[in-house]
Amino acid sequence: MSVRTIQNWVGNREHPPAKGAYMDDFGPATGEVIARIPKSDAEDVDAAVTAAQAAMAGSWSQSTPAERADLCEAIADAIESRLDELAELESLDCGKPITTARTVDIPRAVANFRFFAGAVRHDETGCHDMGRSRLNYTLRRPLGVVGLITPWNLPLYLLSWKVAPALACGNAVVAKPSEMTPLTADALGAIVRDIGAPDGVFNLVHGLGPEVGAPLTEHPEVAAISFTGGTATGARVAAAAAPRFKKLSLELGGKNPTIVFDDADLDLAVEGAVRAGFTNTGQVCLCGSRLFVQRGIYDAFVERFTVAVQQLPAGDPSQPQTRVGALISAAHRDKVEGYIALAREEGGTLVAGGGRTAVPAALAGGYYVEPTVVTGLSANARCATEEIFGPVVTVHVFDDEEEVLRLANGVRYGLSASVWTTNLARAHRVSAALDCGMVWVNTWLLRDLRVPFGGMKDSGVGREGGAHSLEFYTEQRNICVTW
Ligand code: TXE
Repeated sequence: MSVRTIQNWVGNREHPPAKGAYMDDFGPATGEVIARIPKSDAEDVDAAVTAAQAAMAGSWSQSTPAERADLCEAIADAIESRLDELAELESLDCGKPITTARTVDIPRAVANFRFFAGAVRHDETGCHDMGRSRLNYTLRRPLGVVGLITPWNLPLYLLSWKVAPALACGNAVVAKPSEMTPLTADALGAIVRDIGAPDGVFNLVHGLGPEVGAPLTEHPEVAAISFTGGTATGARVAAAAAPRFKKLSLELGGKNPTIVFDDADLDLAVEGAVRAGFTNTGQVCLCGSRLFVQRGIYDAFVERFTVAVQQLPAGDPSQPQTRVGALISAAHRDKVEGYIALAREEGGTLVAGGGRTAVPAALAGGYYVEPTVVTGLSANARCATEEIFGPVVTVHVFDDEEEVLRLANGVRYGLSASVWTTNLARAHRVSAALDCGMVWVNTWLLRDLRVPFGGMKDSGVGREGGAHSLEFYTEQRNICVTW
């Protein structure tokens, strides 16, 4: 396979890194180098910020919401027209099953641009009549240059979740995608140029976190940072942004409970728990990696769950039937395998998986771990409380609501949960008592782009989605008029 070299995107042009340094991008399915990407640094970040500032100083600042909505629609159309090609790039770069890329990742990128186009077309701001010839009204103003830092698990999905509202609100963007998954971000740079977006509204700098993400976060001309990634990195980003008074949105890790009560519809709950545990090879911040099952159905549930997990088609991401693909990197595979070894040491029993997925010889260098289910661990065990971010689910038994709420809430994370029950009162009671940003009842990862998305505790700060994104990517200005 030919190895392509990509460049940064600055002012709608491909922009080689100032120091001329490049690094390898590996394909997780084979472990082979699939592309070379700029190993940029602060100088490249500066160039991108300068281009973004020039855009803000030019006609972009006079653009209307309708014009910006049209631009987002044009980007959505272009992504949609290249759906198959982008899905293949995403699958190649992430090792994710091609069917996931085709049916989830790329359609969602399209939806993000369409949604925020609609959001700014229909946005309303407040007007407060004080009476006696006194009136307050509120304007939204773009922040200016915004920095968007994104991870490797859902590359275009999460990048577009930030770029779409940022542009729709009239900002200029400097994006820093994960160094492990640069390819669809590069394609987005070409799309933005090809549709004729104004120069500098979208800029892209590739490279390592400390060499590109850190200078972007610290840059005095960057007004806001939206970051999705690991909790430890999020803490660094927050520490750099705070003294500069930047707006900050942090979407971090999770260790989300799936809670199945005795009265749940078992077929639905098994199917839902498998999806929650293993979608995207367990590499979604929302994955349900801790499964709590009530004692009355515990044995029956675990038996059915284990069989369903063992039957998940795992391996070659390019095959349409594959549901569990490769992990992102050799280092991440080692981390996941380290946790599986730890699960044994902590007294757990592996009832499914635990080894490396058998794959054809051509994929022998790829990063594969079998879908794995662990029972018999204490809910306080490290494997049951630390984010593994791979295809590993720990299963725990509980007796009553009080106990399961204590266990579910007993971790440092607080992103999401799913609750499976046919008891309506219980569904509401438990949902209200869970310490997390999002609860799904009798479903998982059913998303409505209008709702607040985000977590509490170590899972992050702030909410994005719908009006919350418009809030984040604008500064509100209140104007009080008397006459
Ligand atoms: O993420 P990082 P990593 C979790 C998951 C995973 C762990 C680490 O548990 O194993 O985090 O993954 C950029 N200043 N999640 O190391 O490093 C980096 O280049 C500014 C959960 O891959 O947080 C990349 O673009 N930016 C998560 C982005 O931050 C910096 C998804 C995220 O990378 C930086 C991914 C710095 N100092 C991992 N250092 C989720 N919530 O979905 C790195 N970056």
